[in-house]
Amino acid sequence: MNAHVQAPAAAVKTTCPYCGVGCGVLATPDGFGGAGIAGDTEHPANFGRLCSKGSALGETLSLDSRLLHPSVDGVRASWESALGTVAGGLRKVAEQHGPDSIAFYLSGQLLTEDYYVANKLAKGFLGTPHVDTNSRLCMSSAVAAHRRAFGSDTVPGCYEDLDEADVIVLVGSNTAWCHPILFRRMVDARAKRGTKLVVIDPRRTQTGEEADLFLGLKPGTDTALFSGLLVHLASAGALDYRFVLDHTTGFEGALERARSIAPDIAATAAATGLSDADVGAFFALFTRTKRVVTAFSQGVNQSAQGTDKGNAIINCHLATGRIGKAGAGPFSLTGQPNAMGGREVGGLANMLAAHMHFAPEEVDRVRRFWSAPNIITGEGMKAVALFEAVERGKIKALWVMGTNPVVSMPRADAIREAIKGLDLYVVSEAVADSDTAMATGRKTVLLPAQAWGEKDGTVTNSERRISRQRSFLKAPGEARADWAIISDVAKRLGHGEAFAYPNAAAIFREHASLSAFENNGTRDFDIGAVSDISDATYAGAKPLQWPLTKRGAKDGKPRLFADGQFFTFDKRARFVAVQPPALAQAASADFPFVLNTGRVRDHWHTMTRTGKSQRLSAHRDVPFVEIHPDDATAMGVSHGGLATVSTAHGAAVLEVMVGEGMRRGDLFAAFHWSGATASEGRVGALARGIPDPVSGQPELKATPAAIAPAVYRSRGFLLTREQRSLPTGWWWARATIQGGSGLHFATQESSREVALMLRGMFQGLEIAEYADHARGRYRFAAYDGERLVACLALTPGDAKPGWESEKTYFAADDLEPSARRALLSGRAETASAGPTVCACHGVGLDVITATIAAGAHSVEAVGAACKAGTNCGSCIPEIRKLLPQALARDAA
Ligand SMILES: Nc1nc2c(c(=O)[nH]1)N[C@H]1C(S)=C(S)[C@@H](COP(=O)(O)OP(=O)(O)OC[C@H]3O[C@@H](n4cnc5c(=O)[nH]c(N)nc54)[C@H](O)[C@@H]3O)O[C@H]1N2
Ligand SMILES: Nc1nc2c(c(=O)[nH]1)N[C@H]1C(S)=C(S)[C@@H](COP(=O)(O)OP(=O)(O)OC[C@H]3O[C@@H](n4cnc5c(=O)[nH]c(N)nc54)[C@H](O)[C@@H]3O)O[C@H]1N2
Ligand code: SF4
Ligand SMILES: [Mo]
Repeated sequence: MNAHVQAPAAAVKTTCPYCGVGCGVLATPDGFGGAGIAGDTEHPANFGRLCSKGSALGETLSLDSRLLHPSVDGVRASWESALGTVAGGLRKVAEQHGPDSIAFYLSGQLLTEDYYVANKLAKGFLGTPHVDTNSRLCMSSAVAAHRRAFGSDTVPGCYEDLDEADVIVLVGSNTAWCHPILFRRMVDARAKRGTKLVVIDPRRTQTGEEADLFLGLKPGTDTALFSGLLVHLASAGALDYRFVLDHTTGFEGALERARSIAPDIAATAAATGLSDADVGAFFALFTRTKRVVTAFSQGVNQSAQGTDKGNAIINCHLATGRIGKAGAGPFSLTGQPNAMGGREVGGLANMLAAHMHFAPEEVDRVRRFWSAPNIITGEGMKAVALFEAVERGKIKALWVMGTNPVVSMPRADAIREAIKGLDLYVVSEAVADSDTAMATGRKTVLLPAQAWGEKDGTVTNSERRISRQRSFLKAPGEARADWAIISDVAKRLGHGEAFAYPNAAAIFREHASLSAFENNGTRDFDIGAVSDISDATYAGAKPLQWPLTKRGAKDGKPRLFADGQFFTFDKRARFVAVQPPALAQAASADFPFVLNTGRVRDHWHTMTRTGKSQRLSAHRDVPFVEIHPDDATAMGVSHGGLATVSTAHGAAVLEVMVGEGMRRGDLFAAFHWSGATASEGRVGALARGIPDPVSGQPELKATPAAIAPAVYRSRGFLLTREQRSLPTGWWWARATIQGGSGLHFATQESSREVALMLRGMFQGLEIAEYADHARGRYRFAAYDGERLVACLALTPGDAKPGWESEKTYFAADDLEPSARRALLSGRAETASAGPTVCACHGVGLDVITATIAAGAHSVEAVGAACKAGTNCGSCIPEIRKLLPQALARDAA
């Protein structure tokens, strides 16, 4: 055999690192540090499909911005010395101030094995209860609602229920964008069995656009809506009396409370701001349909009343016995890839481990199992309180792992300030330039962690299915697995024996053994069947759904609770009497709007990964705020212009998107942009984050806010091969583009001054310019031989100059003379594609509308003509929305 020909690398089966759907991925390393990505047809979450984010995983593997070496106070350090600094610092803080002045802030994106080891070190060996996670901001209200109702944190159903439901109610969930592959299963169910989709959200999102019934309720009024539903179910005789009598308690109290909140359809409509007809239609549909799944996410959880919202939903399912049955049940859609794994190991401050809490026998059991010298005996502080304790100086040492709280915590600016006061600040990160990695304490240690594709372990998705993330790339630089980093610190603290793990499989076995330890069916989380899994079997393990008990079914149980046996002491489920909607977000004269925050289709959280992909960055390329057209007019802001949005906690300058889908009085902004990707786009700094009294999950959907125009002299864009910085005082937002980096900016400088600055910046290159300084117009291009290396356009006023054709020129390597002229004249000769709609095939809005105008009158016809929507399908709702519009324009 020819020694130079490498055998083609085999595809490695792994799991997508983004959302809680947990899609199976086939990654084929290309031998150059990249990989080909495809959906795994055998994975039961996605059967081969991937959404836009999953499909673009290959574009996020570059080493740009990766953290490759440990550092102490900004100076590169050896692992030996960095870990010594961490262990020494922790020991000193524990000695001087007690172990409970140490805190860990973990993440639902850590692997179960990493999470398990971090939790064990903190709660069993260091002896600090203050271990919380970004999951507090994500689904802790769902956890609390489950525990109140079921006595355990159990998701009763599975994805097949979505295929088998006749009605799917989506509450506070933009599923089409945030759980796209599940959304496609729902849309398929509609095609196959006529499943009706009901969407409940103050914004008409892409998910709402696809709904059979859209309920655009007043923010925060979900408990009124589901109270009204409970009352209606009772008066319509739609209750499952046997189930309620035999398997639940508390029904009378819950119903009485519901009656006091929303006695009938008219009262429900008044409380929620919906029409009687819409409320009536929803109630009737729910009442007459047995197979109903109510799926919920952040519009429910991230609320000052999140737990009550969850229980108001669960109440309606318990009352009708629609739980744990095919096609029926309440369903918390988890956000992060391992939100569920974090719950399993006990990563939240109000859990101990393996779904055990702080009953004395539970504490003793975990102590014996771990042989723990310093087991904690009670709950620690939850994220909001934990960071407040950092602010007060009560917490002296903080170790952040796999999350970016300086962007994602409410009051994010205050969090960044508070970190400065820490005696020891440790960050385990994959990138060097996250806002959290850039923050500093009195002593700051950065530890490079292996990222997706390099690390190895397990994650659990929304339907309790444990899948493997496998490594298919060599770890770059000195990056190490999170569990190995933590174990090494444990060894330095004298706990070597308890943390002598040879590999991830060994940790998984211990975790599985703990789940089964003295369990005997008393705890829902039991994966004892895999507690002696061999390294080889773990390496090749297929996805497994829990519970997986030693004596139980080998494949786990897709559904729980159909038998009416719950995990409370009397085995009965609990109805919860919920509170009426709080009016906490009542508008004031200073802050007359309600700021809702959330996500867009193609970005993941703080963009440390999706921000590297030019395809994903094209869908929404600047931080924005959405507003109702009437409010926009009233406030003097216009579509495409810039506005300052402020709250009592911070301000951001965002591009205005006027949208019919918004309610009057509401604003919506995505929280993806950070200090690394925008000058003034840190939306997390605006959120107030009042915690839910039961779960401690902060409200991120309703902060009183104000909006005003932000006035700049001119706006423009700059495309460069390497990332460039602009002077302070300029507003800017960065996006990855094909072949380089793009900056949208706004400035008070004149076009003359901009020209001067640019000539300096690109000295020594061939420069071409067009200037009309009298009108404030300026265009600039810099060439290295034939190659375009930079181009800029500046226009006066508030309108953002379009950059689509310039991006196309920039993507090409050499430019024809005609293209060079077009670049300067601003009259591009190639037809612009418009903003990207289909990320997979890079098809823009203008191309799709032209395709429709040319006769493609269905999603399928559009796909056949221009490929849009034919790969991952995440953009199908957007294409569908264009159809009637374009046709209507044609007819006009
Ligand atoms: N593209 C993308 N997908 C993601 C993520 C991402 O960053 N990007 N992140 C993942 C994670 S961690 C999570 S947690 C999930 C989140 O997934 P989702 O919960 O679907 O996303 P959000 O946009 O945060 O919020 C959902 C909706 O709640 C609505 N809402 C606000 N207030 C209320 C209210 O009072 N009542 C009701 N009924 N609705 C309200 C908002 O308008 C919003 O449309 O997404 C996951 N998937
Ligand atoms: N205003 C507002 N704020 C929100 C929300 C909202 O809707 N509105 N949503 C909240 C929700 S639901 C969530 S889940 C959070 C998410 O917020 P974060 O968790 O803060 O966001 P990420 O960008 O996912 O941060 C993950 C970090 O881990 C790093 N990383 C990646 N892989 C690894 C690894 O293997 N090991 C280690 N150690 N690090 C790694 C990444 O580079 C990144 O910096 O935001 C919350 N904040
Ligand atoms: S739906 Fe998309 S982001 Fe979520 S796991 Fe699947 S491919 Fe990944
Ligand atoms: Mo989340």
